[in-house]
Amino acid sequence: MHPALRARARSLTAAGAIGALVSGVLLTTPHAASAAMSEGLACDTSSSGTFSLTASDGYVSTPDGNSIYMWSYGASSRGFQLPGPTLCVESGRTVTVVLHNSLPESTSIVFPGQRGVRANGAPAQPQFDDGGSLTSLVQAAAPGDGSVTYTFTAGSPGTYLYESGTDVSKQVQMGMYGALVVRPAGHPDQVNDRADSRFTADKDYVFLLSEVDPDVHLAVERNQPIDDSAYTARYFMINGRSMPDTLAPNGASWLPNQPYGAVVHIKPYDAATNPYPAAIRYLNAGTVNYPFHPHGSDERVVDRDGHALEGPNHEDLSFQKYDLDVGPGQTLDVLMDWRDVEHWNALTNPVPTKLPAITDQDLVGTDTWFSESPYLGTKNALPTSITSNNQCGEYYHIAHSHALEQATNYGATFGGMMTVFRIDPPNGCQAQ
Ligand SMILES: [Cu+2]
Repeated sequence: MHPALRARARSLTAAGAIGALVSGVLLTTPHAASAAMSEGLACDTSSSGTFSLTASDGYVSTPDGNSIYMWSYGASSRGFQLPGPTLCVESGRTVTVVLHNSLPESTSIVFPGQRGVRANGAPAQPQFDDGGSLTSLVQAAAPGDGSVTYTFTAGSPGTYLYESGTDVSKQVQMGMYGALVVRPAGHPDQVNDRADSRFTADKDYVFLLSEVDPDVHLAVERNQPIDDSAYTARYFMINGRSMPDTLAPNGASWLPNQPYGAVVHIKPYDAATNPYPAAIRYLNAGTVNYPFHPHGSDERVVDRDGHALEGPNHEDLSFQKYDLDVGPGQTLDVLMDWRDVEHWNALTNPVPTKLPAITDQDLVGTDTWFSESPYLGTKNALPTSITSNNQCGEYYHIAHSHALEQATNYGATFGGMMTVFRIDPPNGCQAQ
């Protein structure tokens, strides 16, 4: 992040809102975490491999107080949510997805990257009207509670989008997308079949990136024509939320239709006690490239579009990258760890400069995540005018789209496609 932008961000007046949200996420200590206040990938699983989804409409909140009319897939047992449920399956298993349609027009699901998809038992294929015009990329469910059943055998391990194949530019913009995570058979702690793709089991994250032009949504809500030539995305989301809502835990009560948070929460690499990285699965359901990057560490790209990066003789072709260019429709699976390279220590390896009063990572108002200490696991006193949300001297690194208009909420910096990666001290977060 550019220092000047940081300074501008401080002048924003949303301090109250972000303070409340940051407090909310930080209350989720590792020990206090429950299913309703969890972090990381929240899978829908099925022992029979069968999922029932309902396409329906609903509203999502944006941090600037807007309420956006959306269409999406929800689990039929739970109802509307954005994005659609994250479906987790094992490679080689038969997957059945029953789609019910509560929308006012036909809709469908395509599963890019899955082979041999069938719809109601027939090969899934493009549909045409009597005049020969394409009506859908795949068999669709009619409005008025029509349904269609898709089946396929889960393909190679990795991460895939699922999304509407009907009136694609409209319906995907309206929110018809979700993530499909295919795990290697017998190795749920690996991204792919390679042993070197192993990650820490509960450090698994989905970052489904998308964008919203609210004018399109208003037109659909009012049953008015959409002016495609005027398309301009104003909101940019990770898992259906924009910063600072990305910081709130999974299932936050104040975001009832946006159940997935986007905070990566890890501890430093340690060969003995924390040898494996976290897995982060990026998906782009939007229309432009999203150049996403966390500060503080590169990421190692191990899968693209659900395929391990390896050569014909299984040579490792994974690569380290600072800025991940996630193209429209693309998925990238990465591994990331955080290493205390310089081993700063107040006694044995002090930072050779005096810190200013607030070296800062504060993004808005008088709230900060900074501990007022450069040493992981150590807090120092902040001025009484500053509210520190730091619990135990942990580090926070911003992670965001580096196309900075994508890091805004309707142009207001900072927001949008942004979150934080939290690094706890090696021994965990001991409250101070
Ligand atoms: Cu940056």
